[in-house]
Amino acid sequence: MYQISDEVRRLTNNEKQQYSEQGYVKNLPVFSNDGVSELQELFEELSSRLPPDVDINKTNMWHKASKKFYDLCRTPQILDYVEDILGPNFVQWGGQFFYKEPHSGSVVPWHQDAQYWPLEPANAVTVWLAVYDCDEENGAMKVVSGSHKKGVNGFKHHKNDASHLVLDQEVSEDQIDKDKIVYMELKAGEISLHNDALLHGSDANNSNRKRCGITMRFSPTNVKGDLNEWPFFETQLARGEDTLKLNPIAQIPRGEATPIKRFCFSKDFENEW
Ligand SMILES: O=C(O)CCC(=O)C(=O)O
Repeated sequence: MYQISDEVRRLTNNEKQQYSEQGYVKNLPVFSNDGVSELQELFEELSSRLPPDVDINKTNMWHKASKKFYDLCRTPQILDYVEDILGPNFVQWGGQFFYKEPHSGSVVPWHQDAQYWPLEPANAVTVWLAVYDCDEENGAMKVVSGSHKKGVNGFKHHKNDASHLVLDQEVSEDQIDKDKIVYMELKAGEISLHNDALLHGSDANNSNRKRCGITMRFSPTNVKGDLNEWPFFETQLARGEDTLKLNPIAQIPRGEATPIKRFCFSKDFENEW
């Protein structure tokens, strides 16, 4: 269990209102300095298990593969913040790393998550946990404040397969209201939360420092994944109860497996536990 910051708390009413009006909140304290060291060790350990030719940004499903990653996602103080947005009953269905080594030119293009995700109704909160300090210089996430209000189809995405892009669907710069851009600068051990319709992305890492975020995707239990589009969509109860049972359930990892692909079923990892 990672050591928790003394500053940890619940969302204030102002933060709840900010989430609703601007689509994000940031600088929520979770881990202490010792907790951050443990978190960085976890990142080093899990990333070192990948074959050299596999980019960690192209792997997903760590919450289904690794017990250590799963346990991190069950940190009660993280779930408290999510509960303050989603209410008492919610599941986790995604968990991955967004890593940029020093001077990495890799870029996350402007996008809305909900445009990628076949969820009905579209309702998901992303926790972005800073493993290292992140700021504008090292490619912190940037968001367009309030853009979620335009809804899931509010911006036109086009395909771009350029190799420096971590995702292949992007929103062109001319659709971005530059005055509303906010950099999600975070201290290591802090989290931000963002709405699935919020426009966001990130620039290259122009520093000598590592930049890494762990994302955890949570939705209330009334959200159903379209298995025709995403056959691998499975949920793990994160808090409360799931009386609706709309989705296949992922097993809780019993040991340490390593996802080397973007999409996997939990049973794909069974032999490694
Ligand atoms: O870490 C980043 O730069 C982007 C993260 C992202 O796109 C997401 O969490 O949905």
